[in-house]
Amino acid sequence: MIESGTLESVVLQVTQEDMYEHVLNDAVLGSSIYINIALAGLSLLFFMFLARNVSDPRSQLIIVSAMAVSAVSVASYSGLASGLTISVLEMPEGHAMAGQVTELAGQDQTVDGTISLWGRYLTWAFSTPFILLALGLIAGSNISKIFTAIIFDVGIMITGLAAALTTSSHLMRWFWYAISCTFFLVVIYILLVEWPEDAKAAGTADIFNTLKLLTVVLWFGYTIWWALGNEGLALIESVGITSWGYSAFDVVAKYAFSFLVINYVVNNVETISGGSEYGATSEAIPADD
Ligand code: RET
Repeated sequence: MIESGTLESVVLQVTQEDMYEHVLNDAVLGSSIYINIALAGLSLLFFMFLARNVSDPRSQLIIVSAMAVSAVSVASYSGLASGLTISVLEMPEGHAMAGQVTELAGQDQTVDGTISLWGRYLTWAFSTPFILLALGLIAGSNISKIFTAIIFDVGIMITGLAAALTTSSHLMRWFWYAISCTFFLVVIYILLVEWPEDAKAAGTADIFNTLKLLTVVLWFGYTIWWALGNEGLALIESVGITSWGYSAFDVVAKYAFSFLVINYVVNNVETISGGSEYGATSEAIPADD
């Protein structure tokens, strides 16, 4: 016979609703998520306003790409807020969080494991390609380099997701992390070596170098934060603080970045333009509206 007091603490399966309630009742974790939904939504409205008069196709492509980052962010953080893309994972032996018990906020329940906000890594695979597309276009790079940067970037995020979700072996978690870092080096090489040359030729070196610096520093930040946070070495044990770190990086890497891109494009359409037929798929020239 199980006494009622014991029953409260024995949870075998965490439901999506449990995760939703946990986010709602944990002020630090919750705020790291809700604030970003609002910021992403507001920045989208602001960017729409900023770019309202741009009709040049190449400039529009860069602007839409930068706006897509915030659009994906709304979806990403909504996934976390609804508990859809959060799980409680039992870390393998050797991991600092192995054997960890998590108290579900606002609920009389504890569960075995630590909380993983794995939806972030999944949605980065959809948001970061747009950052690189915008950067590659501003640098005036060719399709081969843009494609290479994006393919390896998606690789970073998917193998990062694998690192976060692997519970079979501590070593395998870091093996995935190492693969992800290797892909990251390819992206860094393109950002630091290939595109600055292209940007010089395109006459966009100034803005490209600012965006490059911001991107490289912050992207290293994400990489190091993963290693320090609750899913890595757990030097930062708190799920809420780990999440806030990524949320703070996001404010600069997504919204501030996109603002710089859109603001530059709006004010430098002549430099960015590829002509009114840029990207056309037929001979017909679209009516000017
Ligand atoms: C992970 C862990 C595995 C190793 C590496 C990582 C790098 C992540 C990066 C994330 C950038 C995210 C951005 C999001 C904006 O929407 C997955 C943390 C290398 C670089 C800019």
